[in-house]
Amino acid sequence: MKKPDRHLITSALPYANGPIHIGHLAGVYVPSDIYTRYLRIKGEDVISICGSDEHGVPITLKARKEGVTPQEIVDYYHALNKKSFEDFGIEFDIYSRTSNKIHYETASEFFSTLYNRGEFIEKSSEQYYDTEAECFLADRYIIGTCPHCGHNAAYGDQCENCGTSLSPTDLIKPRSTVSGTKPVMKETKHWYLPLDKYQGWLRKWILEDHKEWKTNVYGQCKSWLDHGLQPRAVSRDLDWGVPVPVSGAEGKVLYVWFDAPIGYISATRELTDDWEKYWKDPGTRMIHFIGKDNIVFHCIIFPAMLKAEGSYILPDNVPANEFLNLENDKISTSRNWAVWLHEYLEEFPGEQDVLRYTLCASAPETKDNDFTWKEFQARNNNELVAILGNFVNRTLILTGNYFDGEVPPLSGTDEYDREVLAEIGVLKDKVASALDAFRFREALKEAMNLARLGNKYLADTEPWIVIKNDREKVKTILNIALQITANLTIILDPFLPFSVKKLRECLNINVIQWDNAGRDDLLSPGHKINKPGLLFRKIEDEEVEKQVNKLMETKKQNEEAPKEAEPVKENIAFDDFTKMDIRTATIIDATRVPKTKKLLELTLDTGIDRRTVVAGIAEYFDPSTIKGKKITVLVNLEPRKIKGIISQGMILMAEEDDGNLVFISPTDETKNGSRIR
Ligand code: B3M
Ligand code: ZN
Repeated sequence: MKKPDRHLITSALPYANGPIHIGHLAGVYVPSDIYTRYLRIKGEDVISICGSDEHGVPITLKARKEGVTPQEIVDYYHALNKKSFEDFGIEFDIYSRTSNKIHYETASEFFSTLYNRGEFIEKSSEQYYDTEAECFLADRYIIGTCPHCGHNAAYGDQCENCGTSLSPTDLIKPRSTVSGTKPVMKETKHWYLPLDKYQGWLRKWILEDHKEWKTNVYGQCKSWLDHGLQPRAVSRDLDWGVPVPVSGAEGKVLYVWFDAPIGYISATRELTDDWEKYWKDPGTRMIHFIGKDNIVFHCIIFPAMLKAEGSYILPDNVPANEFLNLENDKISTSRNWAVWLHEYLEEFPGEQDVLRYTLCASAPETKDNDFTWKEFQARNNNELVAILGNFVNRTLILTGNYFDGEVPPLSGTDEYDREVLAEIGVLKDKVASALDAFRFREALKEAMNLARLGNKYLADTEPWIVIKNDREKVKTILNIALQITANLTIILDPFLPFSVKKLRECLNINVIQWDNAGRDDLLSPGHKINKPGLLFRKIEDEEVEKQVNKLMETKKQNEEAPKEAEPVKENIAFDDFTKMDIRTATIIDATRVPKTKKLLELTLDTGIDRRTVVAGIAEYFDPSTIKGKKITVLVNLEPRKIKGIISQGMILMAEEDDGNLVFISPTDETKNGSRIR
């Protein structure tokens, strides 16, 4: 493969409606920063682009809820998040924002180019409109009853109870969350990007030409492509975003996922006049760092947009990560189940590298992974302190004690010395090839193996004993240990920037470029080093217990928090009630519906017949435990086909605040088929 002339690294633009947590860091920003620093220390031409994604419905929802403007929301979180990244040494060349003027211009131009070329399909459709609030309703603004499981607070895009994805028109009894009123259908026009047109091209570009992409990324793309792509609306009826630059499009903005990736281009324009070199010259290698929920946008939709525009390069790789959990539970902003960066720094000031190290060492590279405070402590105490810190400290102290802080000469080597010196180069190559393939965990492990090598070398050669009768040998030993230390400042630079900076100060050296790693003469004899400073300290049990307790407290609060009782639904006529035929029945058989997480296929004895009902309860009940159970069932619900099975009726369940489901069973012996009224 030809060596690229330059690199363009992008990191997903975080929404400016909440702070940054460890999940973001582990999934996107630590890897992108390691990779960028690696390219920089190799002397490559590289720029790293990021910024706030400031559009989209959730931001307007949050603003509405807090009674402020969307701009106020994004101003606050943009500043907070920009600082968090700086504090953690995530070095972007620019941290821009999509509410900037230059972004509005760039996104508008992009849209106009495609529009003028007739790339979009214009389509009118009926969408829900809130006549009281006088606005069209985004899917998330509409709630109603799920047609599949009967959950009465399903969103217009998904039922969070049974997991089915929905369109707003699927909802029974839809209501607007803006005004609480019943929305009406109203015609509206939107522009669609015909992704189907790019299907063939995308198949070849990804499935044939990019077989090297990570399997999680490749697999997701394949599944999208196998399902077939549909035209996607790129505009929305909303008053927050980049206005659609077409006359007659008042009240319409670009869909957030259309303008956000263009944000990478705008930010580059803001950074340098030379931006076209990075975006249009085929000598540029573009890499998108993202989390798994963004794969389709970066691998399929944005490339299709770039291809349609025609003058831009395409990404070379999209090394998306999976998700990080926290103490065995999904990270959640609304449940405050997270470790926020700004809070971490209050608890562990100056210890950014410990978190960077832990998050890289257990990054969710190929599957979801769990962060625990116990592991954080163990990584620090057993690895950073016991291996790296210990080795460096011994080397520097012994050099101070025996040679007055001057690098001693290499005074004759034996076979073991030469083996150790040769191993430095081997490890450097291993780190490099892991980094080149975006395998950051492995790269860090190999880099730490250099510290392990040094530690073992000192333990084996015992300079503190040899000094008593062979000072010349100790010169060699410490020279080698110091060369290893200098090599560590190179190969650990991308991972532990704060500690490596301190280490350079101790060694009294400047940054040494990557290509020099592996050498055994980085420090010349006679070079004066400084007194060692402490790189890492032991983290005590009480400190991590405090963090775990804090999380347990959060969990308790979440459990105790009084849930808002769901509002009573509109009154219905007595006749409406009598239309429902509800009976007692017995579950005769229950099996999981293959390839679904939530569905059980139940065979019921209803007293009238034996029938099949599909119910979204598989997460709560093991099929084997509910056979023989007395239940109640609505028997005259219109039969529906669910996953290819005809479901005849709906079983009644009580849903508790935490979502737990309980069967409605008669307490006394009841014949199947008894009517409930
Ligand atoms: N803001 C989604 C996210 O934060 C979105 C990324 C945009 S990247 C162009 O997960
Ligand atoms: Zn549902």
